[in-house]
Amino acid sequence: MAKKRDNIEKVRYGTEVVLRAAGGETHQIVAPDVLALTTQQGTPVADDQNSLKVGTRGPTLLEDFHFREKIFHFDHERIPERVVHARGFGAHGFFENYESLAAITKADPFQKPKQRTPAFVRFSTVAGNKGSSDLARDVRGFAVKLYTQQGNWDIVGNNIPVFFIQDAIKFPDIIHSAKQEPDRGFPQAQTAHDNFWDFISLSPESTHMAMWIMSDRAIPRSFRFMEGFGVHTFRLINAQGKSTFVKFHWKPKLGLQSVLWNEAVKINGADPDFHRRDLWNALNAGDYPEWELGLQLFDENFAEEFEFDVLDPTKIIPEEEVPVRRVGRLVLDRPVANFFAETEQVAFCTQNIIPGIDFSNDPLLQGRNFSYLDTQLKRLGSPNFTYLPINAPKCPFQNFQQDGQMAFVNPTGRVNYEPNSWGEAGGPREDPEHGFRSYPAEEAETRQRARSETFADHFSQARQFYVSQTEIEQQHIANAFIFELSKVVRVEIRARMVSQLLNVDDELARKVADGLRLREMPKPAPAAREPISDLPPSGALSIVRNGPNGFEGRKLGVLLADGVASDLLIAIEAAIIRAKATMELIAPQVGGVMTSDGQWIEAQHRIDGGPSVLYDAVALLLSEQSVGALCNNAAAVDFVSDAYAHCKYIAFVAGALPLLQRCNIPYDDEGVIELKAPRDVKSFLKSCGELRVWSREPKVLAQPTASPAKPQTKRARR
Ligand code: HDE
Repeated sequence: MAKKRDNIEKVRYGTEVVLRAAGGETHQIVAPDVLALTTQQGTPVADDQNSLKVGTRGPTLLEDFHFREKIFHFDHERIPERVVHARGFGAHGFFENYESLAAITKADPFQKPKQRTPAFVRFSTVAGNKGSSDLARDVRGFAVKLYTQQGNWDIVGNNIPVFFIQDAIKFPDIIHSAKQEPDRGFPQAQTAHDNFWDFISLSPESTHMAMWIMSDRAIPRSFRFMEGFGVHTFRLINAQGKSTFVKFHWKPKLGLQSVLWNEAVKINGADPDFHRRDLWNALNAGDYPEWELGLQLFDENFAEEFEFDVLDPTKIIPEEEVPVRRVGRLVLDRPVANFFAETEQVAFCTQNIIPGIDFSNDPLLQGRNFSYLDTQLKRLGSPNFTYLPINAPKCPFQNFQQDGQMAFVNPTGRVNYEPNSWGEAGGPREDPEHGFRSYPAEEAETRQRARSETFADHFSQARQFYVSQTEIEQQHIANAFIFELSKVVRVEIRARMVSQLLNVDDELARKVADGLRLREMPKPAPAAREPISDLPPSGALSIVRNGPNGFEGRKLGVLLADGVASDLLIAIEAAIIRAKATMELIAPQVGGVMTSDGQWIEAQHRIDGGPSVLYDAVALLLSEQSVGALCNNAAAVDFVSDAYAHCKYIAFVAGALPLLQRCNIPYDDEGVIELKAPRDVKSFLKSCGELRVWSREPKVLAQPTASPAKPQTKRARR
């Protein structure tokens, strides 16, 4: 080490050789013939460690343009975060069409079989700020930008097919109520507070959506395991100008999956970036997630006859009534190269549509078409945001729009207006044949500020959603209401919400009232329209019924310690690869463990950095020599107790028995499986495909009982 020359010496820090100057600071010097660090103006920089001062201890000089430029740029790194959907994560991919849909729409991506259209997708939560945790109970945004040959088409959807409100004018109110309260600036990224439930309980139109967000849809296991929905009714237009109504669906090939609420709360602490990391890892491992695009197609006649208004965004059309036709697949296959440039600067706009697609009169959609352009100008600071690489079309585009802040793509030539008489040099002209034309729907009504009476049924589909769930999911919905409303301080808001639930399902309302220990059962809220109580259940609405039936894309957490049998570990690894799943090793120290035959295995996590909430199933590969210390380690005890409480499949070897005993885990549980030999691994992983041992849940999630609330009125059972 260290040859001293002009107060500069060479030192070795681990594997890195660097220069160290008089103040002890580190300098790394450019290699010959390599471009040096420069300022934004291209001036090479000699010293990036010290600002320009008088002497070494005097004041800093104003003429230090390098320092000023560097700090100035840093000071301006942030742009306004999105007012909603601030926290998100994006990825690139493509949409591939299955067969020509030219008879239904002239939209470019659907013309030829196997036709591919580049895509960018951004998933998000709605209410939390940019730095909030991924597992907030919330709707997930599912925004897709398709770079078609006819311009950009954005399907800016959610993972829930309905919305809170029926008219865009209420959007600021619902969002204000959900986000942090204005005086205190908290709670963020959660709806479990007075303002939100005050608004919801006074807005019966929100009840259907409230059911969805209290279901496990609002705590997805991963972006890869959730559905997407365009929500509104749109139109598809064919070459002859014929319109067909459509609702868009994205169906994940890996099936639906969510986590449990207790798990979500713990994941937020263990890994607030859980969803981001999941997608990032999958993309980098080449496990490209896929969704099929599904279309529900219907005509004016169906719209007339359907029980609800197809323009009402608080309603679905059950798949049993209009089947979902799968017409192509969306594949995500490339992570972003720069988070800011792509995920942050991407500007989705519902009004970005192309020939072959058109809007319906859904009043929420109509309002959104104003809001998105406006919000992008605020966030990105200039109407030229459309030139940012992530936002620019990938097809040719030209027009006479010019100038403005950051006009970094500029037209050339003399003409910037039309009509003009400059012939070919006169620039782009209209194309009446192929250009976008709005569908000539006939509208002849009085101008008025009013809501259609066809929007007045607020509860029938909320009930239909509830009765379509498995018992487990129904219990989760009740528990979620109880949790959220228990955080509401004002008792009258709790009771008011229960009074709305009485219009959905008596038993649900009763469970929630008991869980809150309401002293008196409220009267049902007066419904604007008598709910229909016998809408048939729809299997498509349950997560559990639409699970994957396999462990593909899921993750096993293997807790191991010194003395682990290497043949078992090898068998697990091989089975995981066959199942197209992944695994991570968790050990007392991250450096690793020594196997029984003297091999060194490196771990990915120390126990407290890899709690079992991060995995879909776990295996306990412990030896008699190591288990004793783990029985007294709180993180190891939590690892096992949580895996059991969260109904996960648990594999164990005999050496792990003392830890199971320490955690009071019954061995007769069907999901606690002993691996006596490597051949047992196969059947363990097969069981893991069921994802959870739901039969265990009543034992671990028993609700404390209380004397029921006194009824105020007797309601006839539906
Ligand atoms: Fe949005 N919404 N929204 N929204 N929305 C925004 O635009 C708005 C609605 C959705 O990953 C904002 O770029 C209004 C429904 C997603 O960048 C803003 C109304 C659905 C994203 C806005 C709605 C959505 C946004 C904020 C009521 C599901 C994130 C930042 C009429 C169909 C896109 C931005 C991304 C973002 C307005 C309701 C989905 C303010 C006025 C319904 C996925 O323009």
